[in-house]
Amino acid sequence: MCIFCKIIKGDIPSKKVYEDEKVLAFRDIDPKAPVHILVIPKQHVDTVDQLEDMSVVADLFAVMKKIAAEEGIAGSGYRIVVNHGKNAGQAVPHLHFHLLGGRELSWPPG
Ligand code: DGP
Repeated sequence: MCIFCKIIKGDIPSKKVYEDEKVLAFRDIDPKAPVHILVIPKQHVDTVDQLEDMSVVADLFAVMKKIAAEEGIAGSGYRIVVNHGKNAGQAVPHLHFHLLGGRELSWPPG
């Protein structure tokens, strides 16, 4: 079982910010911005490349929009990132969206 499936199951503790039957959101253990939240589908999918049920994306985006408002970063702006595979540095093989904000973010990413 992957790390994020263990977090979903409750076997590994996390700082949850949102949960419903399909989606879990929790604070990144190594935050890269004042707000850095991981938003994941509860159903395991390795990467965005493996995703077949695209309705998952709508669920995740609806949650991210809600969290951004609750975290107070909707007005100042935020970034949503998905890393896929080695060159993007994907470390955890469970699809996840990074929601980053709370400071000015540089572009392009390194
Ligand atoms: P990525 O490189 O896109 O696969 O990002 C994986 C992120 O997951 C990385 O920013 C650190 C975070 N992470 C890894 N393990 C844990 C964990 O056990 N708990 C939490 N909260 N975050 C984790």
